[in-house]
Amino acid sequence: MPIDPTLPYDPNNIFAKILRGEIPCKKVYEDDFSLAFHDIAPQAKLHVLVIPKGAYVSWDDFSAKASETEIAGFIRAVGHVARDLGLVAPGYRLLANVGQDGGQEVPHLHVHLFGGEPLGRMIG
Ligand code: DGP
Repeated sequence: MPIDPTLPYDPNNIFAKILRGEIPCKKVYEDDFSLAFHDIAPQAKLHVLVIPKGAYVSWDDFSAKASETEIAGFIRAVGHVARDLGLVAPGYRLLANVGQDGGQEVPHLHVHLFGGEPLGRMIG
């Protein structure tokens, strides 16, 4: 069920629980700003989620409220994960669903990173 991204941050959302270690995940990367782990229902051969550690509902919330340090840290973390997973040469896809029309289901910002196989073109 898509979420309303204008609602306040819910500290009991599933990714907040993963960040607190209350729910396990298959971690691929962690630093001061970000955590990356395998998606529980992969939509590609490789499907990783990268999330900021701060309490941000969506890309919109994050881009409006996060500090420059958090934003830079998060973007660098996404690149780091792609490099660590050996995806730079073959390529990969990034996606962030936002709100109802975007089909976002978990109300903590996450970037989907897909790769490990040819993904086809989504646009054009
Ligand atoms: P979105 O529709 O953009 O909000 O994607 C949410 C993604 O989160 C979806 O691909 C499935 C994944 N997901 C949901 N619950 C869990 C969980 O408990 N663990 C992990 N690793 N992924 C989850």
